[in-house]
Amino acid sequence: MNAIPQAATLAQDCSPTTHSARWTVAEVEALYQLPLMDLIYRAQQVHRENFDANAIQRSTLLSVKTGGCSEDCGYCSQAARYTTGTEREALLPLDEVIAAAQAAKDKGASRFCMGAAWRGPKDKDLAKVTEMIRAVKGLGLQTCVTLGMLKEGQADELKEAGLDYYNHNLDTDASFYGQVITTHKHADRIDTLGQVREAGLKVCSGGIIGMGESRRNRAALIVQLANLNPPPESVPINNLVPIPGTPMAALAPIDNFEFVRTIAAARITMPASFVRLSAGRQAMAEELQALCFLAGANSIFYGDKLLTTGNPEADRDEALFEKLGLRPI
Ligand code: SAM
Ligand code: DTB
Ligand code: SF4
Repeated sequence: MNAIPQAATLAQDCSPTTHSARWTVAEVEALYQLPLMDLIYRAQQVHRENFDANAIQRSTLLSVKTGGCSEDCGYCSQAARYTTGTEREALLPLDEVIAAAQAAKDKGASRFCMGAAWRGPKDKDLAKVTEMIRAVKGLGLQTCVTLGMLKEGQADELKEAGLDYYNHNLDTDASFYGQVITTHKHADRIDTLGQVREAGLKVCSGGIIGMGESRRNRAALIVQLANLNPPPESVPINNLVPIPGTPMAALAPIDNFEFVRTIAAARITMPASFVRLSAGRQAMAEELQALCFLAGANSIFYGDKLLTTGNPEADRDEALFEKLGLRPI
């Protein structure tokens, strides 16, 4: 078996400012192969060295422009080419965005994430999104947007507007990417992440599990995220939400423990990053969510809707936090 770096070494080597740890796929596969109890124990150790293990960050999502997207991402309800039942909506007016952000803040979210179904923003769209960022920031919330691929200069404009995080997921292993998306490349995503970093923004980047990828693909995705220099501050791990009408509508769900192992692998390889238990939570029992938190997840999407699909009601999450003794950050 490959040597697995110890958590203590990782905590020193792999912080957002000093990044000397480079993971290999074999090392991450070796993590996956550990007995589950050992893997979770390792993940808890790393988690506790870097975070309060009883505190969870909460972000609320709003789709500010829905559907009609030119891309062919095989999982997505918003790709124009699939008949998914998602209704197209133009860019939301500013007052609706402000009202949703205020409601999210009142419910206890610390970050407000605005998503748009674009391959990338046109300059005139970006001007409207920067107004939204300024307004949401003015409410005292952290801001995040996910707008697709950026052109030169656009990340600087976002930074200038006060944006905190840019979400842009690698989604899956580079070698599996072409089986999920053909209208852009994994390398394009990496390029946008580079622009985001250069502009001084924080990076939110993760992926989707359960798209028919192999364990090796999952390990490789984790490696591609962990070896970004520095790693993303925020790492959403989405469990595929199967959308009728997409090519992935009928995929069998991934085994729950394999999903938990993926969370643990993300925690161990990205010790200082927030790992977000993201899409798919509505279909998860409370016990599975608790296991994900035990494996090192310390962030969720909060509020009854993701972009186009459902998420647990905020009150249900409150009740779960209460039962588990979790505090919001
Ligand atoms: N168009 C932009 C982009 O692709 O980056 C932003 C919006 S896109 C919907 C944001 C992310 O949502 C995707 O990268 C993917 O990780 C996630 N996502 C979309 N549909 C999903 C689904 N059905 N199940 C799980 N995650 C999904
Ligand atoms: C992320 O990784 N997951 C969120 C957010 N970043 C933008 C989106 C999940 C979308 C799930 C399917 C939907 O609601 O359309
Ligand atoms: Fe478009 Fe983003 Fe959906 Fe891909 S994931 S189809 S780029 S909205």
